[in-house]
Amino acid sequence: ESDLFNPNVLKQLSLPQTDGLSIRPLKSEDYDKGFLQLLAQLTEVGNVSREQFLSRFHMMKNAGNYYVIIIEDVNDEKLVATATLIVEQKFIHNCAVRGRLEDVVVNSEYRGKHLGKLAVKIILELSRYLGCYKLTLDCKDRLIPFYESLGFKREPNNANYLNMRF
Ligand code: 16G
Repeated sequence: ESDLFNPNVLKQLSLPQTDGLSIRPLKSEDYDKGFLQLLAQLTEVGNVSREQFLSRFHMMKNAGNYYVIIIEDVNDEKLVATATLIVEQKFIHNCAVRGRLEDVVVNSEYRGKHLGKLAVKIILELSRYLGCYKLTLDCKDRLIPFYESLGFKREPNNANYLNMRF
């Protein structure tokens, strides 16, 4: 099967009516529909061959905790937006699961239509449905108001996000 995760999961969510758009899991065929070009609107992707893409796709699928969603324009089959939920297993909080929101991109041809908001809302609903006790993200400074408008908060006592780049 070519879906990254079971598409029925998305049918369980209460999502807004989206005329002309389909909301679905990433498929292996999306390599040919320009999925990596869409991601390249977010950051450096590099030259990822079909083999590399398929190998990573199957690793993610087998792992079972990667939810890459696609919003597609049904009329011209263009990829409009993507966002990823990663569900991380924990021992804390009674063996809870925690969600991470990653790689949110809206195709530049479709900006200004609140599709970023839609993509994030899908991930919010999905993480709630999957039982995540929290959902976290990191983003560029200019996008903080956007995520705050969707209900994310900067924790005053825990605002220390650190990273190390290799
Ligand atoms: C943003 C993304 C993150 C992505 C990173 C890539 C969201 C919410 N955040 O922080 O998921 O991995 O950009 O940037 O989409 P980098 O290439 O500088 O790591």
